[in-house]
Amino acid sequence: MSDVKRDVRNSILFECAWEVANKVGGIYTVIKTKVPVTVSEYGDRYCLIGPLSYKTAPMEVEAQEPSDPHIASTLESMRSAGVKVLYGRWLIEGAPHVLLFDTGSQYSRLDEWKGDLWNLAGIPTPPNDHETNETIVFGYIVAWFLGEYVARQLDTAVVAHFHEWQAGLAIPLCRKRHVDITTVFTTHATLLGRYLCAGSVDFYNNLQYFDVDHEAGKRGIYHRYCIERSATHCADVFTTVSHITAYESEHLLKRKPDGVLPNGLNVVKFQAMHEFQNLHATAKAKIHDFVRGHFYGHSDFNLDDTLYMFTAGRYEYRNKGVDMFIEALARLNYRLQKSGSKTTVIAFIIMPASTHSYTIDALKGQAVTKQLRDTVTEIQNRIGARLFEHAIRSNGEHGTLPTPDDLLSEEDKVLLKRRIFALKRNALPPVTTHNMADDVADPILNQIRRVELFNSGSDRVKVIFHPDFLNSNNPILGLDYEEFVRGCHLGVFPSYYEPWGYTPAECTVMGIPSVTTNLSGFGCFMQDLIERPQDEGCYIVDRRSQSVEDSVSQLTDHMFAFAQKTRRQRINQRNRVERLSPLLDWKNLGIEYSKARQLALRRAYPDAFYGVGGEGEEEEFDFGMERMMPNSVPASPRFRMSGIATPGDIGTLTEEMQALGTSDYRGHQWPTQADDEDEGYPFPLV
Ligand code: G6P
Ligand code: 1S3
Repeated sequence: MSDVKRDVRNSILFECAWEVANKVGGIYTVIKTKVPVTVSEYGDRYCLIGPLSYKTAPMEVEAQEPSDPHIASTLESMRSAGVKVLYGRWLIEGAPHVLLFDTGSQYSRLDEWKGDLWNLAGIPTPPNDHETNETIVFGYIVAWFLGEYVARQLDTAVVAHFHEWQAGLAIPLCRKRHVDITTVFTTHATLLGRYLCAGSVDFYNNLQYFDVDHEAGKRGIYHRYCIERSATHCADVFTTVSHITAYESEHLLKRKPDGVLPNGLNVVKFQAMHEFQNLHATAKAKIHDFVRGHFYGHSDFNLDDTLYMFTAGRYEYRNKGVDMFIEALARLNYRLQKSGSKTTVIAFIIMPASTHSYTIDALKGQAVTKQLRDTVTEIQNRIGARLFEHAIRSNGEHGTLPTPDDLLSEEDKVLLKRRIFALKRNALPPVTTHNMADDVADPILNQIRRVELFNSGSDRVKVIFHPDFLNSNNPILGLDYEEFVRGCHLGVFPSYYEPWGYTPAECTVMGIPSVTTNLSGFGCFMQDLIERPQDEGCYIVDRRSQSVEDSVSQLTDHMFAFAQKTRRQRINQRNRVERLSPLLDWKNLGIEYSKARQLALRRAYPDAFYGVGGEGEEEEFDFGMERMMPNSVPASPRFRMSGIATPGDIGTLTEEMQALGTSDYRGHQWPTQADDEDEGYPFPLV
């Protein structure tokens, strides 16, 4: 690269993503929850880079002067050229340094940079794609920053880690400009994968046959695809979040990932086991309150025999498996009815869509139940006062006790009747809480109509579609997402396209059982680590080697079996699920990121890695992190990993690398029936 000798042991890390201090989707969760382990490894040598959103940054970031003089002088120079920047601390656990660039301050250069991109990399850009324009401006600003920074700071190696195509354009720019840094690119999905799966193609069986340029062109995303692919190929190290996305990337982005960096969570351990069970009970009571309001006039089921199932996520009807969920709910309804079960299942679908606020009916339900509750409280107080008066006037003699008529006045009776009459309702409880912007064409509503899950009295499965994010300030279903999940009984995520899938992972660390599929990164990860995941409350539907019909039946079987469980069995199962959380803790998974960075340093500065023993003898690096240790989890799951292997593939890669000097990700083939999982395939056939 350059003649400058940089210290690779105490490298500086910049981590760049569109979702730094800017919540859009899952990458925000990755970055935010990973900060504590990265800060513990890098301390002040770590800085996140993202776009400056004036809506969220003022609430999330405290402005500060950079302590690194080279960052300070670089920013000063960029500011004098008109770049608007916010540097400070991101106010989250770990409080990392954060550098946010205002893309709006550099739109005047957009055309110049588009021209440059075309000349430099042959990447075309249409005029009106806002997301791509943002990507270009952001990418050029970041490359500008990194270039100036390493021109000033000549002592220490710089690792720049980029997430997803929207933050990845700086990679080819830095490569072309010979900026002396080493880069890691992590993709959390592929553009083409997401688009192809949302259509009706048999994606996984045709991965190797897609004409990628043609498919991207047909969908109007050729320019975005070019950016994604150039970031992939120009990065020193290319990684993704799961084996399944590694396989997809190999075929759609035409580079085998160097390894897999599974997504973790910041796991909070409770002092006592029963604490999270108590949280379930209190959160469930809040959901009960909502349900009482929503089903007013039709509360013909017992809340004590009611189970809450839910699905949640970005509104991608087919990719997130909502189609399969609703079909399975209809079948579950039939089976519960036929078996004469007393159990009622209320299924929530939490997926933000375009709406015109709450429906009158949904608001009214909460209002009439609140009025009833207030009235009952008033009457209760008056009854208490009368009871007291009656007792005090008995003067210590064994007198008569008051009759109900003494306690309940005529006015109280009238008031109570009025409230009860207000609960009468002619229509069925609504399926959705909001007025949908496009009610007629909405795929979720249309399927609910098709399977006729209309919340009628005879239905044992009721459906509530909440097309908005949850928030404790909402007048309807006023709970934060985490609290809502804790109060539910089962999360159902039968995704078709899911590079990782945080929703079931979040359920797991909260001790809530969940259903996912072997087409989701998380599902494959758990299947790889645990002998019988379903015994641990982690159900995995096979959507890979069986027909859609069989997958729906399998999902229905899981839900039906779950509905048969006794309370005691559910409590036990929650305990078992919660004990899996160390598997998903960044304290254990963060090491994969360390390995990816080390590999990037080795590739960029190979000479720095020969130890005192001379050429050929490489120095061992201390990653400063604990290795994955199955000891902290219960003995029941049989861990498939052997020895000191870690759950991502960088572990394997690093070991190979040490043996061979360098290495590539062991590109896994899509297995055939004859393949044996012991041969190291990440996708064991069932
Ligand atoms: C927790 C609470 C128990 C409660 C139970 C209900 O375990 O600690 O007090 O009985 O939840 O479980 P369920 O699965 O019926 O919601
Ligand atoms: C992506 O977000 P999505 O829901 O669009 O990235 C997430 C974080 O890596 C991942 O969990 C998810 O599967 C991907 O799809």
